[in-house]
Amino acid sequence: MPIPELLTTLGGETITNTGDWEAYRRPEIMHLLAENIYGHRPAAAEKNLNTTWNVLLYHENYKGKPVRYQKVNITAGGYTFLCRGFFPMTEAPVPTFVYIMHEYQENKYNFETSLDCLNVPILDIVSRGYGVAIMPTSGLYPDGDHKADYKAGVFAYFQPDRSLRRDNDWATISAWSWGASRVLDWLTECPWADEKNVAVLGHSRGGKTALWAGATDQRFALTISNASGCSGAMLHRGRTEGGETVEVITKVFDWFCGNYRKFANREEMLPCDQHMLVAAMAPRLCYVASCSEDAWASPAAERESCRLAKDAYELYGKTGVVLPAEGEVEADTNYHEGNIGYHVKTGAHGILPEDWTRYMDFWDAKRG
Ligand code: GTR
Repeated sequence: MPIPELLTTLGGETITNTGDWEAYRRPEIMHLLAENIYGHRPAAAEKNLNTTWNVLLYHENYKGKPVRYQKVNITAGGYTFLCRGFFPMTEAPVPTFVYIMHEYQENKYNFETSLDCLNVPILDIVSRGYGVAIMPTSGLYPDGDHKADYKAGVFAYFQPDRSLRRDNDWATISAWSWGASRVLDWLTECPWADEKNVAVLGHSRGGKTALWAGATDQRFALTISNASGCSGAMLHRGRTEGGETVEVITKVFDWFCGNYRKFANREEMLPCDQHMLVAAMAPRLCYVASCSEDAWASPAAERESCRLAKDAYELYGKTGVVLPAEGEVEADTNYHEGNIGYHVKTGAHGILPEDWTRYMDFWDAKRG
């Protein structure tokens, strides 16, 4: 099967307007992505969640800096996990990022002793008038050795009988993205966050999670994927750079629903591809970033997803990504003209302060 046409339904109809996109094609795409890659969430995790939060710590001028710090326990549907918010010392609500912090990063930083965090430059963010809520993924489901037995976290809580798990049930990426939505529930009530301007952002496995969060929760105004690669922004089909495959990723990481591994070495049989995930953000803002020495995440295939996703934006009369032809894309250059932003940073797989600078430049320019 070639790359599925974004604007052609499974029944062969061509979508030409936003009404049909929203009524038919977008739901079809969301179903295909859930069914084959990320899994469906159980009803118990979707309904009557009545999200509340409990303030564990509150500091103004935290560590002698102009930072308001609030550490909260968020409870949704009875399940509790931790999050930390950092905001400027102003009273007006500010646009705020939800940063999905995976365990590898979590273990490197201690926000109780220092604000220094190479992956999330809190002082730069706050000094530019933004807030950031850092969500450690271990509170939703621990990553450990990347193997999932579903005996802990949200799985144990919402689906205690593991014998009922099916091949299209939610898995780790979906659990983490569920958490990002619950952080957004908190931010909609938090006095320092502008609820209309909340972005979701993550790096690598966090980038895959951010994309699924932005697709499943249309309250996110901006979705940012930093080097998300395979099962993130990277197109499965037609790659010329090599990079991670369904076979490898499903062997090493239990982050996806059981159905995904059925496409190992059979990617062309997938009824969806990742341009559909990027397109699910339309007409909202999206940003995809790659790293030049990260062939494993296949930057060219990340760009191709963005290019193909533009058809959904154009239905809304908006521009998708504006990129030169492949081969002419320059490193360390902002491609910020359209509603899908893009840059490729020189260097290895990672998220650094310079990436955040480009994300904030984009959001400064695009925010309504
Ligand atoms: C890589 C993996 C990627 C990505 C990354 C990470 O080794 O192959 O899919 O998720 O790890 O999250 O660090």
